[in-house]
Amino acid sequence: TSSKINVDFNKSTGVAVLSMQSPPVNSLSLDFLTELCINLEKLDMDKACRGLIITSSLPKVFSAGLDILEMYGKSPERCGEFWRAVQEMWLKMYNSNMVTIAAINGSSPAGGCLLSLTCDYRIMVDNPRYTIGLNETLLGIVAPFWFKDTMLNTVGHRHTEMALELGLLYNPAEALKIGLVDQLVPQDQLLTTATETMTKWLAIPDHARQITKSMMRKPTVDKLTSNREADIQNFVNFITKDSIQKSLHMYLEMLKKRKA
Ligand code: CO8
Repeated sequence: TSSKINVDFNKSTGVAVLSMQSPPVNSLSLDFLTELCINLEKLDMDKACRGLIITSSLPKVFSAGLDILEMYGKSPERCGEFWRAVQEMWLKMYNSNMVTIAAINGSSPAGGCLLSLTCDYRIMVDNPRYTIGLNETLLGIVAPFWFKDTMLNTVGHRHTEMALELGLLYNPAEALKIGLVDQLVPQDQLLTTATETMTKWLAIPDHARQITKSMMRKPTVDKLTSNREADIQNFVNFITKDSIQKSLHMYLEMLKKRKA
């Protein structure tokens, strides 16, 4: 347990609840990702921990995705270090032996959506003000192939193609319709529903479930693990371009104006 992340592990059920608590929006900074990965590694190595529920302790946001300030005005070295941490988070989550459930209690754009997509099951609070999706193109940037693959493996080719090209952010009802989330619940039922769902998944013998999960996900995981350095280089080259920095600047200005 650390400042940006709180882990509540219940020894008797074998289930941990990981709450993201990094105001204002749980953006995934290098520090945040590092803490997240340390916690994930601890839990994954603990034989007593079989299930993980991820949620937010902030009122309206699950996670605003990657911290845009980590990609704006930073040195290539720093950008590379950041991207390696993003990869690490994805690899740990997508490959996890634990049953992972996202309890999505707020908006979840881009990297926030990705984080929830790495889970085995997604439950979202049915509040029409919350949105979820891979909206990268709206920022003038491009979701990398493994973001795309994670979405593709969840909602199929057609929905992924439209969602990514248009940078679509779905409300809960729309997200449920295309299978981006698996279930909607009122806010006050989120954690009980996640816990009940977890019990169902944990009734399956771990070994059989884990091998099956790995069978489904390994080709996607291997694509990144065999291309990690090239993917980092690619990201650094792209994100440090003047035109891309300009797009990010405009997007940040838009976020500020919208607030005022
Ligand atoms: N990074 C950094 N700062 C952020 C981010 C972010 N992702 N999101 C919001 N903030 C900041 C805001 O600028 C604001 O700062 P300040 O108080 O200084 O003005 C503060 O957080 C609070 O934000 P809001 O007032 O907007 O809070 P709301 O509760 O009204 O809204 C939302 C919350 C819905 C999360 C809203 O902030 C939002 O839409 N944020 C933008 C989310 C977004 O578009 N994220 C995309 C990030 S890119 C990514 O994750 C994948 C990149 C892949 C890279 C590929 C390149 C090759």
